[in-house]
This record gives sequence, C-alpha cells and structure tokens, in this order.
Amino acid sequence: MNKPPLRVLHTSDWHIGRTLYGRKRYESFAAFLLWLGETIREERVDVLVVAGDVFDTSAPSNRSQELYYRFLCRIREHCRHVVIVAGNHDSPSFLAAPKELLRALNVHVIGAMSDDPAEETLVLRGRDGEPELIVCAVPYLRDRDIRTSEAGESLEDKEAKLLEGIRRHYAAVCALAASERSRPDLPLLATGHLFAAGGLTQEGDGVRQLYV
Ligand SMILES: [Mn+2]
Repeated sequence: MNKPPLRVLHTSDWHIGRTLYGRKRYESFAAFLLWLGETIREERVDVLVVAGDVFDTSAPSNRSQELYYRFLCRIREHCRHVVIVAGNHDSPSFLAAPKELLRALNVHVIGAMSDDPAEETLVLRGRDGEPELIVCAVPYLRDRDIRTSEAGESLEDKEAKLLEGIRRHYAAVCALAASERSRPDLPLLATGHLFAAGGLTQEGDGVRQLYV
C-alpha cells in the first residue's frame, strides 16, 4: 500500500512579543497560534518547519514563552515533527536551552550553527521507523560564526568572505544530508533565514537588510 504524501508546513517570523506603537499584542499572538494549530490539524500536517524569528527579542517575556510552549504542546498530537531554527532576532542559546526536553516531544531546535554538519542534519522518521524526510536545519548564519576577520580587509572582501562562508556551510550540510539519503526518492529540505538571490524586499516592510 502506498503511503500518503508527506505534508510539510513552512512558517517563520512569528516575532512573538513584538509591540506595535508601544502596545502589547499578546491576544493577537495567541489568536495566531490557535489558528496555526487548527490549520495543522485540519490540513493533516506531518512536519512543521519554523524558519527563524520565533521571538522578537533575544530575551522574550514570560508571557511570550508561555504562548510558544503552549502551542508546541497543543500541536503535539497532530504533527509528527517540528523543526525550529533560530533567526536573526532570536537568541540562539535561549532557543536551544530546552533542546533536549523538546526533543522528547519530537521538536527539533537548532540555535547556532555548528562546525559539525551532523548537528544540522535531521533524519525524520515516520511511524514505521523508516526515514521520511531529511532536513538541513540551517539557522540564521551570523557574520561572526562564518567569517574570520583580518586586518586591512575592505568591505567587499568581508562581504565576499561572508557569502563564501555561507555557501560552504550549506554545501557541507547538504553533502552530509545527501549521503544520509537511504533511498533516492527520500525528500530533502533545507531551511534558511536569509535573503536569497532573486528575492524582493518592499519599502517599509520591516525587513532588515541582511545579506543575499
Ligand atoms: Mn524576522
């Protein structure tokens, strides 16, 4: 019997805790997360991917954290795996602190990048124990993690080294993921929190100029 196709829902940039003109918006965040949980259930989502900026700040309020953990708990019975990577707004260490505990709920958290590509290569297994998806869970790559500075470098040198470092990091994680593929049709998915070539930004949309 054929297995039903794997359903993946991709989301990002929740920015829980973000204020608007000084107003707290916890009701809006709570409503959003309720809606997302309902959508996951109705659409029978197998894998939820959160590609960065869960929280708006590196030290989220208790109320923001409560919303986040409550959501993860609520979707547990509907969604087989959750993959969360840190964005540029998140504190990588804050997000990764409950990593071991969350893994018990099939929530995989990647805070900072690692020099070991295995740390960012997730082989997710279906109910039958067989691999059903490989995720290159690459978080937001910080300049200081990727690039070593040298004296007398120009801005162009720095940027070129950063882009090369990002490219090299993705290549290493993807190469490992490809080698872990136990069958040729096993899907492979890569996350990122970055501008990709060909992407567009709009004036005043709140997106920060990062790198492409
Ligand atoms: Mn963001």
